[in-house]
Amino acid sequence: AQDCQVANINVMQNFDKTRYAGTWYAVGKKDPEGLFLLDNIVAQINIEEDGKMTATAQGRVIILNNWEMCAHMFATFEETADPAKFKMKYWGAASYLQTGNDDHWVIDTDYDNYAVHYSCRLVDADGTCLDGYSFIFSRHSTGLRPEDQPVVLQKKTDLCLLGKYRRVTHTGFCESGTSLDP
Ligand code: DAO
Repeated sequence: AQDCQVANINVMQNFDKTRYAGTWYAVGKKDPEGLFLLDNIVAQINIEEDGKMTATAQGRVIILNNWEMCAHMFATFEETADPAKFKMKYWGAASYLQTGNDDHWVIDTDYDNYAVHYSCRLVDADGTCLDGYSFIFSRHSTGLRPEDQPVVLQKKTDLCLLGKYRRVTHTGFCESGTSLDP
């Protein structure tokens, strides 16, 4: 759907959350208003014993007065009638981190290399998205494989977000024990 209507956005057909599980490196991001996660964003999707999807995520953030830290986040996912559309509740390991309730839509994935995520927080009166964010995930911290780039480019276009993404770098900021993390 390229009419930019949130209601007309095509999501992944026959989405299989079991195959979506595991580690995803954010390699691209379209930020929402008041962005939170800056870079070094890694999400770990889990399927619990009851079949429910959960996630842990980390990323570099700047909180309060230019305080840089690695945020540790948790998320639970509520399923909807569409298997690729979830409601995601998220919170931080520390109380001063962001909490929220966002959509988590899987637009496209091959499960083994790339995934295109989308979340609209605010739908405008005309049906387009007024405030949203989107992650381009890769199984590889180094980025997307060349063969996946045209597919992802098409999905960015379908989401009416072409040109709105920035690259998400992975410098190891959240890997070492040197971050000022509680
Ligand atoms: O960075 O501004 C932002 C929006 C993202 C906030 C939510 C991230 C926390 C949970 C991530 C779970 C895995 C997708």
